[in-house]
Amino acid sequence: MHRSFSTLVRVAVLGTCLASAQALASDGPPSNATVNFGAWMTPLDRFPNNSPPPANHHALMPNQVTIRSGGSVNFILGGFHNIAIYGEGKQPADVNAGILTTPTNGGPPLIADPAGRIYRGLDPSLQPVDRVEVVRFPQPGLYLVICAVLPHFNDGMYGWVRVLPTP
Ligand SMILES: [Cu+2]
Repeated sequence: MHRSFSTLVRVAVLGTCLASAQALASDGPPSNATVNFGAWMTPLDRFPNNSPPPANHHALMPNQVTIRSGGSVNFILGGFHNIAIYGEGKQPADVNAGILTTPTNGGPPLIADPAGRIYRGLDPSLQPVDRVEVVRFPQPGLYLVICAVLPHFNDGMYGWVRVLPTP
């Protein structure tokens, strides 16, 4: 009796998973995705207004997301970061880290290479360090997303947005 109930539950769970997988396959890639653009390490006490740079993890998580054309990516910024997004074909090695600008209110230099750039985010020295920037991608392609804060980019803080045609 117990075994058959457990089998029933397994069959029900498997059925639900298959139905979800089929729904995903027929619906195609999602219309949005969320990327953590930097994160605060733990243990850390930020109260009432403490954002120590050494306590920030410089990475995009997940490192690659896939959406459909016309969709958006929600970049959740945690820390002093600056988004720069480049169009099809641009590789990290192609980014000219010699073209720099200075944050308005001070801070490390920001990469300002305009070649192939389709989006540049807000000057982090003028913003709260924790914020959201939502970016829309109308065209299919593979887009390089970097943190333009020079030492962060040099540490490998970049990732990818893959945009597939809307089915
Ligand atoms: Cu950064």
